[in-house]
Amino acid sequence: MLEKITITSPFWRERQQIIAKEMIPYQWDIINDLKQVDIAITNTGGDSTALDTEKSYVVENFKVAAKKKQGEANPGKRGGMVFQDSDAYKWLEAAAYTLECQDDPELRQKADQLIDIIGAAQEDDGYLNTYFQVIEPERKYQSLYMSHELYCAGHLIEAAVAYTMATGTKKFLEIACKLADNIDANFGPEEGKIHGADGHEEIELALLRLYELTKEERYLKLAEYLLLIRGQDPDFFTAQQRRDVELGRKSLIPGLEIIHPDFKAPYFQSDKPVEEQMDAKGHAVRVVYLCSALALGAVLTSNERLKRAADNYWRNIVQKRMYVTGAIGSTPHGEAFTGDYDLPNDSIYGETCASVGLIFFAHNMLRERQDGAMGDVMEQALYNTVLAGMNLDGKGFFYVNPLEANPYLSKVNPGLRHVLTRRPGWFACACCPPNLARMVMSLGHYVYQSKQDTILSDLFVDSCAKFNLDGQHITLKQSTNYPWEGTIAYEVQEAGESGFKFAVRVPQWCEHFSLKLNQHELGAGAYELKHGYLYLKEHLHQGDILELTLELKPMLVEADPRISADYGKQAVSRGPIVYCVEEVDNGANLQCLHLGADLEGHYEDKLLGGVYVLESHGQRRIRPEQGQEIASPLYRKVQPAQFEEQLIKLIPYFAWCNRSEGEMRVWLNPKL
Ligand code: FUB
Ligand code: ZN
Repeated sequence: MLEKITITSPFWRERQQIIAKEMIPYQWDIINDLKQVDIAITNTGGDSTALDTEKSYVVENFKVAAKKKQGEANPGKRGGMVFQDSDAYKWLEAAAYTLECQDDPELRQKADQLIDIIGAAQEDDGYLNTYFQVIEPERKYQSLYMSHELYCAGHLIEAAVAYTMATGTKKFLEIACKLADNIDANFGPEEGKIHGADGHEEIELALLRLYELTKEERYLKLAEYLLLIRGQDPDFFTAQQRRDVELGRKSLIPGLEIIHPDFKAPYFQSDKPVEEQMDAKGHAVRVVYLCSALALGAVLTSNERLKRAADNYWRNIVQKRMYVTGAIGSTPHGEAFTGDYDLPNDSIYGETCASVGLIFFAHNMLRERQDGAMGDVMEQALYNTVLAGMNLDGKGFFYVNPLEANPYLSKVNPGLRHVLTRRPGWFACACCPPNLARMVMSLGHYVYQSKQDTILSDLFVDSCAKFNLDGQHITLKQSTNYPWEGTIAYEVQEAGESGFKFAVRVPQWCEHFSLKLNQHELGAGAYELKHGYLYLKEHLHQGDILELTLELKPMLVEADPRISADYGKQAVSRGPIVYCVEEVDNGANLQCLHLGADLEGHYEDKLLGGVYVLESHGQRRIRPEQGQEIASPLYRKVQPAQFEEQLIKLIPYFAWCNRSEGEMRVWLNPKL
């Protein structure tokens, strides 16, 4: 298994440095209300205008809960969303991965301080959720459809696992185990326990991670239970909703009715048992968090039902409901999936968290079956939607990630209001920023996997990794300038006598590759290509240098013709990077551009922190009246179209919206 990895890639190191040095301190100030930022109201289905836009309350809520626990009469105000606690946990998880990359005493001290505050709020029986402790204690575990109690618990557990692995300290883990034990005492098949799960999946994956760390079988069993109970009683959540209405309880999401057409069983992936769910329905983040747990559960339990469910979901999402940028979730209504091939580029939701979750899903599927296509999806979501979720300076974030944007239309069309064309500094519902931070800081965990006596290279990231493969110590240095260049060299700096088997993912976009071992070209007889991986037939030994060159060239991409939004259009990619055009480079009315016959590229180190740009000698459709005083008719009999030459400049999609505000588009008109 992987013991340690140090990322040295200029591309990723720079991003990790920005997150470590800018984003994490910035987020710390926000969750502690040390900094005044404009908190953007986002479309989370409710009315977040009812929330405070000046304070986040994240850390304060734990202090208030601790005071309440100690019996203080006026402990203070608990604010923010019902799941506000999760922002603290995701921040801690990101901090943990940062500490894993490099020690930082100041960060560690902040994290320890926050863990103590969280611990002080935890009740003696292990229960922990500031909303229900402070505001509605009588409602604990009774409104699971929207309470997010186990969702928050899951984020705490994931953070504690990461923190324990990074620092070797146990105090956070003790809080997490106490909370997991509380859940175990309240949920399960036994009489008197709750026979259901949380409306927002997350706890399942967290318990599996906790099991992997602690080897406590109860956590594995509980995760399996929570996965398989889903949908056994399709009325589970709706019955709780009805009861809450009868009891006159308030909605847990401000401005959103408890019984709402968008929030029925399919929204919570609970209309059928998981293995009977054939497509991705409802809230996209919920779906992919569920899927991540199904896939990891399949790895850890070999339960066929989990495997089948993960498979069904995988097929449906990847083959029918995913954008070319690895975004998912086609509508803001319920932040949800809609139907097959319904992938509008402008009114899309494409929440950053959903693509983070898709990466978890792909990674766990990859662990389950070593199919390179899953690594391709992991890269697709990572290099495009996830990175687009942040400003290059690390202090602005997208929640919604469109493939086509126009600031004017976002202002005037209520159906596009959720599509922002500037990244806000923070959100009233701030799930995405810390999610992105934990994802990028944990990148090292996604680069390799080991399976029995084989090391598999899943991502191309300049790094140095140390493995322990059944007692054999291996040090592998990966040198590459990916994603801008396609050569990847693996140098075995340390290995045992016997050496080890090695496989490397060959992405589907790569039509030609070449392979050298110690500078000698390897022919097809030296390897086997299986499920998107190239398996070397001979073992690698200390001193070996394996060099893989993936042909990296601009590629025109077309969509399945059933995706009406992309019909007749082309997208441009180069390796894992999807490109887009922006108004600042190409003028307004990007819909009038046609790509040319060529696509040439070069690296611009002064642009957007250093990006490989593409250019095409294309055309722009012009109006016959253009430049004249006369108005053009809105409609007319078809006339021969007129064009002017235009050099079209394309930049990586992840870097859009870092210059002046303007139009952006991924899918373009093809060459005339
Ligand atoms: O509900 C908790 C989080 O807030 C979800 O995962 C996001 O989609 C946002 O609604
Ligand atoms: Zn989010």
